[in-house]
Amino acid sequence: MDVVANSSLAPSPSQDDPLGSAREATLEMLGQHPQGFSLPQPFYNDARLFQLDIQAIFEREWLFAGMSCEIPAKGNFITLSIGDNPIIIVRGDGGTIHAFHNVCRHRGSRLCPTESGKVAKLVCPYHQWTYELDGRLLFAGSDMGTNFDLGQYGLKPVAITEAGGFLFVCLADNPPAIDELKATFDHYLAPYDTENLKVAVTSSIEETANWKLVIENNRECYHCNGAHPELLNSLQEFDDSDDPRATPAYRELVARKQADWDAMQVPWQLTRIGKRNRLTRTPLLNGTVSMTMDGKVACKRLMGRLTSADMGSLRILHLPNSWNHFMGDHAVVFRVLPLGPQRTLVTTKWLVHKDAVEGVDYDPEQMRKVWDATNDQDRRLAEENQRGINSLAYQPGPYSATYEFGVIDFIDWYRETLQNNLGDTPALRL
Ligand code: 3BY
Ligand code: FES
Ligand code: FE
Repeated sequence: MDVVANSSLAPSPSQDDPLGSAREATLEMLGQHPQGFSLPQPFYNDARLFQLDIQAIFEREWLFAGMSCEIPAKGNFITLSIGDNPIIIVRGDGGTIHAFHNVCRHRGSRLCPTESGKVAKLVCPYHQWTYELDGRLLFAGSDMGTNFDLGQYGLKPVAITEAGGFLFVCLADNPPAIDELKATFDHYLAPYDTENLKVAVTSSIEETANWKLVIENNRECYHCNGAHPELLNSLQEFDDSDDPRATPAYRELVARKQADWDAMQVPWQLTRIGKRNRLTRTPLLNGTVSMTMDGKVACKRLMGRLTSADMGSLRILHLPNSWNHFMGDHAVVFRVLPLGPQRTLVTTKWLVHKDAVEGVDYDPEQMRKVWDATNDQDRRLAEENQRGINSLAYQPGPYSATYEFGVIDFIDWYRETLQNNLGDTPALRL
């Protein structure tokens, strides 16, 4: 196991539980960490701390997995991996959405290796054990003996909740409460009729950076001016409608747009669910309606019941792994999954009305330009941040309360969640 030069996580020789000692050291570091500063180095590059993040955050909290419109019909499925846990999400009878560990109950083969598709049954590629879409084992060949009880070998379920078209999964045995999130997302997303969207474009990029650096970078626009010329054709640099940097001109624009949105009966209020979620609709730059190179719509067919393209962006944050923009003509959803201490998968999906016709209503190559450029710029920033943090010279630095309040909120959420969840994680999985 790598021990970084200035890590305080090195296990003492007498200890035979490296993750246990790492947990204690982590809690101690968190306890001493000054609020408003970036984290000590091991949080960004240590292999044991990465394991603790997986166990205490990604195997315990509700995570954004995908959109319900990605599995529109019975048999449609998507897969993802949360740490070492392959998961499958599948639509079954009567439109019910199920999530399972994507792991065969025979000898544990991953059941479904593909990212998405449509199946009649879930058939293991190894020895063809066959499962119903609700997880029941239907068939295990004839060689398992007459006393073999199929009922004992169903797929292991994973908690799943659909909220305004977003699919959230949780690997914990007792998932945290999600009722408020569901009611809030249902309310904000209702005008978009999210069941009737479709994915126009998908991009997956792997960043050579810790997942927290990817999220930290997203939580501020301090870097936007120097980094994102394409995005700034339409995006305001203010992160929230109550951003402390807001100018009188911006506040006046916000008030004017909010009156328009009230008349259309679409929600715009700033709502927070603890520090985990923030939803708010904010205007784009005056004269622009969509995050495109020219600020004009990328899709002629608007989403849901919307009759105006001028909806600003409904910005939806879900810690630890998603941020999203819903405009009038299209939406862009982002999912972050940790792959390793310094490796993170960022998946971006561009959504449009399901009846929008490619080549007629939208051009996917045009639609993706701004966020492809922005994602690549953000990838470089996160990777350079990681390179500097790996140095002997790195020490935690101060966040700006004016420009980086979103980062402070994220780090506060991370610290509280880790402190709450670390106490009862297993010592070391053997
Ligand atoms: O990978 C696949 O395409 C299928 C879908 C479900 C099981 N798996 C083998
Ligand atoms: Fe799945 Fe054998 S491991 S059928
Ligand atoms: Fe950025």
